Amino acid sequence: MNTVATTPIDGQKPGTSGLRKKTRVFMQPHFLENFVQSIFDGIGGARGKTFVLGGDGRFFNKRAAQVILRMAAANGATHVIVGRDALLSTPAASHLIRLNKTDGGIIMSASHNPGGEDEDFGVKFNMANGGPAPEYVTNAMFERTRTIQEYHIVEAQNVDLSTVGDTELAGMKITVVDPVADYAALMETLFDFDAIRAMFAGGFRIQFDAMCAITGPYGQEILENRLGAAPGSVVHGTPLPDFGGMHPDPNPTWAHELMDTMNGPDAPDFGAASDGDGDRNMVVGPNIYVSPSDSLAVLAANAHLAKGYAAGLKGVARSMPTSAAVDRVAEKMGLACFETPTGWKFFGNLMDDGRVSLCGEESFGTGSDHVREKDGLWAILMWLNILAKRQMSVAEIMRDHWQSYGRNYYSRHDYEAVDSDIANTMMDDLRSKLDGLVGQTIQGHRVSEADDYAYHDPVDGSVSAQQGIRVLFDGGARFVIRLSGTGTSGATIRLYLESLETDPANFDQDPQDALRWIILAAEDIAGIRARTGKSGPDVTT
Ligand code: VG1
Ligand code: CO
Repeated sequence: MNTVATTPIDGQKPGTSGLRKKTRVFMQPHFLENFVQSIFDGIGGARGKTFVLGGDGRFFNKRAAQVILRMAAANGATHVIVGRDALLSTPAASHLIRLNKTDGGIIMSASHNPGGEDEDFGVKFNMANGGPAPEYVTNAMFERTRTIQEYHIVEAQNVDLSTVGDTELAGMKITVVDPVADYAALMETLFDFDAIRAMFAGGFRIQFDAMCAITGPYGQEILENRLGAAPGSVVHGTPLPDFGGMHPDPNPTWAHELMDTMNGPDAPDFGAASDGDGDRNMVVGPNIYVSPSDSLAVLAANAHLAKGYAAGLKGVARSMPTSAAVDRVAEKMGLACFETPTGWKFFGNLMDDGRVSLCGEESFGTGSDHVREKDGLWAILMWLNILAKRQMSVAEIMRDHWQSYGRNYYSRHDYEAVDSDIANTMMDDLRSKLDGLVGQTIQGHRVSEADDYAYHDPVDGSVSAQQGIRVLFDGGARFVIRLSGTGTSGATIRLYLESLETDPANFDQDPQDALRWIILAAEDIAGIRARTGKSGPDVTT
């Protein structure tokens, strides 16, 4: 075993979902090693433990996997389960951690961020429950990065990760597994594959855009091989180190090829896309885009149609900026409904404690307690299961949903690559004027509440402060502003906009029109455009 002397490196604080940096930063001497050692130290050491390891296949994935294996061996881990070629989608990794009852896992991904030598890389640790490490653990890791003096690594040849089976590294067992098999088997237990298969056999067409990222092989095996979707239904299905230059973020801006197909003359019945690491999903029908918040609400209202959820849901949860569409479903169905800060790690306690079985975020993330991550293909299969059982189109499902529950108009405006000082000053200024806002009339609407959201975890009592500034108006409209915790250059300001419409005569508006006065009110109050000099958002979802 080799012990290598090192010194702390700045900027190793995990964000919303692990540590994300430019790939070249991760490739600097000791950078990856310092962080991985801090992970092991932060969880009380790796000695005698078992882990899962895999990533989304982006540039540096394979090399980083070899380093992590050598460090796991040197730190005394007994067994690591690795996806073949070091590939695993994030939900598949979460499943393997749970299935094999390991002590956790390391996922190499910067998720929806572009990949390549000049783009982004990331590393995150998931706990024994399969979920992202909670804040007290990531804080311990971060503290370690600030004092680290040495790391441990064995000297060895690269391990062959191209063949499924057992091997060994300096006394540590390594099991290379098919990245898809166990995950696909889990999906078969949750969804009615026969009904979906019959729907495809009847001519139903799907286009699934894997965006040259991790879900290609999963989509091909599950949608095409097992469910009988036509060959070629999965597009951009080969994971590439630079995602073929695509930005693997499944939203209308970055998945524009899919949007063009779905809005074109020969649109298939259903369109879907996933992100770099396979935990996000976008759902589209011919000429209709389903907003992620609405998708969560539809899944909640229809989950009982899938065999894994036939007994009903325990409860539901959404992140604070996600629209209240799911709350309305929960209310009607008599389900408990929780609100958490942005980031999947906050759902883990609620699921472990049996309080919720379905969770979602406005950022194209939905999932359930089958794993402890959001799960892109899971959501797509749930939609297919619902479509097969209800024999309705996506547009009919949405219309029917709004008739029953009303429509929560929703949009998110992202202002990217903003100077960090400008963004932080804007947040500070906003914070300082919150109290004075209540009672004021802005754009003709009275502010009813304004606060800086703090979460009190009902399971472990922990408190997470400053999780987003929200301004609510009479009648239930609101906007939320927070800074992204996943970016790698400058700051990204996220502005979340929502209003509730209950009059069916008004269900067909463009969300940007329905939300126009709130957009103006947010600008009056926060001045994002004025401060950044941008005339509008870089990405609108
Ligand atoms: C974003 C999303 C958040 C999501 C996170 C990780 O975080 O807003 O909802 O959980 O990405 O998703 P932020 O801090 O940039 O707003 V993934 O698919 O990148 O792991
Ligand atoms: Co992701």
